[in-house]
Amino acid sequence: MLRCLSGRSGLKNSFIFHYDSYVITALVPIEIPVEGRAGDLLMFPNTRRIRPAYLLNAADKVLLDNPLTQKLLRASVKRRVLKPTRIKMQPGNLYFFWRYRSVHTNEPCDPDKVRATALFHYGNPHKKAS
Ligand SMILES: O=C(O)CCC(=O)C(=O)O
Ligand SMILES: [Fe+2]
Repeated sequence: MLRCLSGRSGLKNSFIFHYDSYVITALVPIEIPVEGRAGDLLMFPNTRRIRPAYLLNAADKVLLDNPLTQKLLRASVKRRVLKPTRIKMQPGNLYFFWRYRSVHTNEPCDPDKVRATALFHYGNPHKKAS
């Protein structure tokens, strides 16, 4: 999957904290802005284990994917109450993440810049249920 962020829609699709449905993600930065805000990755490593049941996985999503939680997380990160790991991506590198297990997002980048990443996902533990 190629993920491309730019302009206003890029802003809208950034800073949304989530878990991926796939256990491992390989990320290849294609184009990362060199000036201004680069759209760094923010993550809280290993905030959950693999859930034995799809329902528990869904419960995590409900707790995380709502405006209140998102607002609290954004405010806490901005005020440095919470300090996620920040990854400044460089084209040419390959990054592997436990994205199922780690709350993560990308920061917005400046709207006049383009940020493109290729994402490869492996292993969906809840495949049978979905
Ligand atoms: O472009 C990125 O940095 C990855 C964003 C992400 O976490 C996702 O698409 O699941
Ligand atoms: Fe993700």
